[in-house]
Amino acid sequence: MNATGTFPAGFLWGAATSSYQVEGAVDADGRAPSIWDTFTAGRGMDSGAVACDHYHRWPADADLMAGLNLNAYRFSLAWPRIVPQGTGAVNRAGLDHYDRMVDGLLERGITPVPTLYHWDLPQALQDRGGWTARTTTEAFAEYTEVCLDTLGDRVPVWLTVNEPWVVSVLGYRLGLHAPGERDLRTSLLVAHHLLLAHGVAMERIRERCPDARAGIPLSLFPNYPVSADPADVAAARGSEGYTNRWYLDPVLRGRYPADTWALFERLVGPLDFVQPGDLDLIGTRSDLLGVNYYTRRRIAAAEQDGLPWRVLPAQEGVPVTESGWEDVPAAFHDLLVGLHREYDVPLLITENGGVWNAGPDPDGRVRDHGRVRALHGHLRALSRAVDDGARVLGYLHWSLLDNLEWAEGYAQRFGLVHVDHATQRRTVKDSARYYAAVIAANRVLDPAGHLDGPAGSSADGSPGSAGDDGP
Ligand code: IFM
Repeated sequence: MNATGTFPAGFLWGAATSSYQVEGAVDADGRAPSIWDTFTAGRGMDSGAVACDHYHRWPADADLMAGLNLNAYRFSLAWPRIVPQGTGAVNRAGLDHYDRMVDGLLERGITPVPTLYHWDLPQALQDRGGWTARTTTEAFAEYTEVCLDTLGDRVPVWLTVNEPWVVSVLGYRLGLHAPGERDLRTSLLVAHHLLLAHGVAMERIRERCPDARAGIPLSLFPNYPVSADPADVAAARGSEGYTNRWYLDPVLRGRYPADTWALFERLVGPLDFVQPGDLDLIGTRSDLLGVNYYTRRRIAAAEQDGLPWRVLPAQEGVPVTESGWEDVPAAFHDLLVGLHREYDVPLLITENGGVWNAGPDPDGRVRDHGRVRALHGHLRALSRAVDDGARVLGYLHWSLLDNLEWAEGYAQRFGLVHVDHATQRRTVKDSARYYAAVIAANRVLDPAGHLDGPAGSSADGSPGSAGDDGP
């Protein structure tokens, strides 16, 4: 941000979604089941069978985006639509869908930012071991080539594998996400294969689309010690190795962090699935780092679930979202500045947002003032990080639409646009109007005019003025 408070020309302002969370149409045009179809059916959970019906409604959704001034849209390509069995035959109808969508976005002045993998692994591959099998990375390379050869002439920014930490930990250590396993060693094996998949995708992007910019979107948490006690400080550093450095270091430095490696070997034995040459591939030069930021972690020295640190619950007095996550813009600033200092890589904010469940009031307006306040706070933090030297290419809010929040189903709303899942009616929320105004101005605006009540007061009573930058 320069002295007038504007963002650089060419800044990407957008929103993000992923295929299984919004598309629905799970049986359309040759799509085969993914692990999330199986997982949700097996547990009787909300599924993505209909979701936001974005597969059919994307043209109207793209019109909505254009009307909100968005100039970028992050979406994901569904592997089970494009190569339904994971390897082998390509499903032209699935590919054509994204081909049309990319053209439709470009016609509206919206830069397409596809993610190659956002968790909907073809079930056929899961049946052959899924991400525990090294061969899945070869299958991913094949699928990536198909995507690049079809869309690569029009896509300027590619994202590889979304949030390997979440897949590995929620899917393979805690059993909360597909495929629902619970084993630390398996989760580390999977994390390595996901990083390898990122590496092979980067290599293919370099070969086939040399002009495109590409990188991996990581879920990143600033980890703060609960006190200055050296034991808490060491615990926070350990936790940060687990959530952040285990992914950042191999991707951006071509090596795993020694302290976290030593800890994992103590806990699960030799990490002998890491083979010679893997880290060279994983460390293939990235053009950008995708930053998915939602909240911070406060850490104390104590054992929890077999790991030598404890994650504390939300601190009293700190605002929280409606899913209970601490809403701390200052931590976003710390994260971005820390990434810049440590890794000096261009940053693309590929996700940021939170749960506020407001629906339409009787007058039809959605007053999601918690989201307006948080968006304002996080954009202020972002602009301060830019002032402090972070190279930021854009900001993509999570999410465009209220969608399937994985294991939480439709109970948690992250969207700028409200979706009535019974009728598929879309309603632009107050947060989206505020965001549209920010984009038009290309600078952070005081949200006061977008909030009801006296001088932009917010849900937690904090002032909505331009000076409000969180704790
Ligand atoms: O909805 C998810 C998204 O798919 C990945 N990142 C976090 C979001 C909110 O939990």
